[in-house]
Amino acid sequence: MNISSKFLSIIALGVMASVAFYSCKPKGAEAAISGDAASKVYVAPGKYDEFYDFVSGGFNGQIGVYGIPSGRLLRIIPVFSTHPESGWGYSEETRPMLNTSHGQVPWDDLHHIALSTTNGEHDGRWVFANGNNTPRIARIDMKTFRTAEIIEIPNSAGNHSSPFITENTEYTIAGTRFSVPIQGNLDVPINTYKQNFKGTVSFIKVDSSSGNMSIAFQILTPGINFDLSRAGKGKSHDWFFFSCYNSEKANTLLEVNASAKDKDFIMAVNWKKAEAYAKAGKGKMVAAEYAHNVYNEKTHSGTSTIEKQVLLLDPKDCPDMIYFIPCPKSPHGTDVDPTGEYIVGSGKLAALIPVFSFTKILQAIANKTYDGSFDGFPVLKYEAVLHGEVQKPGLGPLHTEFDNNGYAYTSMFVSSEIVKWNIKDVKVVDRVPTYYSIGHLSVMGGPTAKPYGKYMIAYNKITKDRYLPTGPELAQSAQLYDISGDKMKMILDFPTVGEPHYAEAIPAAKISKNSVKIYKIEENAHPFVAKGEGQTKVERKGNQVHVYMTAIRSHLTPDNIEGVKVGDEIYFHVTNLEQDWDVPHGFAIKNANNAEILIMPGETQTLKYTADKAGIVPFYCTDFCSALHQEMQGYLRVSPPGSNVALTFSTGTNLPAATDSAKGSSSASKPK
Ligand code: K7E
Ligand code: CUA
Repeated sequence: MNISSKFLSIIALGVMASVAFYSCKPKGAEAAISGDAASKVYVAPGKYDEFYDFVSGGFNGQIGVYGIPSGRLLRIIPVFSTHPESGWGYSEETRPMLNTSHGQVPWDDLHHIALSTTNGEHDGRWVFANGNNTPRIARIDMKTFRTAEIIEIPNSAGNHSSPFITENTEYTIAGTRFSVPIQGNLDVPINTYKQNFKGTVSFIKVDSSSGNMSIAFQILTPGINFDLSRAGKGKSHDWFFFSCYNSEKANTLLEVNASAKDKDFIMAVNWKKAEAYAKAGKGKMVAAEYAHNVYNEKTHSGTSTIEKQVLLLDPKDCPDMIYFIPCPKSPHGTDVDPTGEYIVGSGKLAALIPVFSFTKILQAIANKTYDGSFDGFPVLKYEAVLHGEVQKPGLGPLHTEFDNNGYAYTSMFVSSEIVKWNIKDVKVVDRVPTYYSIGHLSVMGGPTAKPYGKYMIAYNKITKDRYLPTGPELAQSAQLYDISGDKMKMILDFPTVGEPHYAEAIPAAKISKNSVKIYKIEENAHPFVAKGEGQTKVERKGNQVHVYMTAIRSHLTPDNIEGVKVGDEIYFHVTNLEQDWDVPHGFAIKNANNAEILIMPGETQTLKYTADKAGIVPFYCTDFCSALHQEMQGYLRVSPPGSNVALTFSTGTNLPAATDSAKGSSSASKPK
């Protein structure tokens, strides 16, 4: 393509090489803070924040929920992770949620958040999140702030380009980060990449009432790496745009070998056509193995089902569905403005930011204004689809978000700054430093059709001198900016839990009113529920012992259990009988190689405990629930194997024998 832009790209590559893609450190950190910052982020005691911010935890596999503008941490939601605080991934009910076709995978690398939308606007129903490593998508229910569903993605090898959604949450998508051999012979030499490696992009249908996910179809693609994606909006509603790198199809030293070409691509997929092809039977059902895990709010239990097939569309049988748009150089973010007309490609190694016009894309397709082909797919001519190029934006553009006034904001990893530019004339109007090495950024409502504007948040990879030192690893962080005026103003630093990648904020009013306060005890359909103390019992089935236990301020029923033997597997099914908001009880038992469980009002949760030594084992409530919380405790008597101690259980009645209290009589000899 034109010489000047190629020349700039070469300069940019030189700069990248010399700084090895590490960031520069901006100067004047203190001077960047405006005088009235404190008043803008001050949320008085007892007052609420204006926004909930759902922040990815990166390699901790969790989501952090923060209040904005205060930056206060409100909740950690375990997703692709275990969480001892609540027993998530430890309780028998939640363990199935982390099942995969490879067995239990209790960790993942969670990068991206997508809040459900209707007509392009937040509807306050679900949060979607991707598992990057063992390809998965999770759905979190905003009523309970809990993970409600996780679906594994087959024929994928890394799920980075995910879980972005279409305007009405018709689909959430998953583009594979790594291409690999899929279907047929999988055991091939790595250096046969060009012949044997393929990619897929998956369209996961989201049921509009329940939110339940199912893989509608997967599209087979050339063997390249998909990085990020965004759905069209308004006029571009029917399209999905995926950024790709490694169009060189290198299989080693990608740092060099996947940066050879002047341009990679944005892949445009007409998903409405794909949907029609799938309906018309153009796809092929192929064998696959993937887990689909669903948490049921009535049984308070997760179930994991292994699915066995998936519909695969080969674009060879589906004409006019996929086009490639040249994009300089190794594009990371591909972002669509609120109108759906402009598509922004952020080439990590590019010295400019290209902005494409959807209208021109349609024209180029209609007129076949092509610039050759890639793997048999038409490549649209760069100049024909270009709206404009943002010149000299900074170094290392990664991600772009939008406000409600026609401006775009792009994060610059290498030069550690955010650049604000006008979408219409592609002119830079402002820039602010970030501390340091910003990855994603998020404008309130930034990816929706109606951004709220007002605040913008930078999510930084490195904090260096910003916080008190905490050993070799320092806090990762977010920085809040006021973007209500012409100039962006930094108003707050707040540390985050885990490495934040993407985040999305939603006005608090859209979800706070729907927040679940209790689970109704009469609706509890857990198979081991005890709906009152009268229903508590202990049952032996072989070496399994099931304890139907209740918790209410301030005792556990039963709190004396005898007749259990070494080697028994004991299941404590604890039902919290409370019907008051914010009164959980916890349950822990000494020596359990497990975690506590934390049981919400009206809920039943199960802790499995294997008795390994004879003796008396205490258990207790872990959540300070009342003035007599410390008294909320009990004892399990574990007898040696072969012992004939009868199975007994009680609360309040197992009193010392009247005549023989001093010696502590054994219940083993107690008459029945
Ligand atoms: Cu840029 Cu995984 Cu979205 Cu992080 S990715 S920064
Ligand atoms: Cu129940 Cu403490």
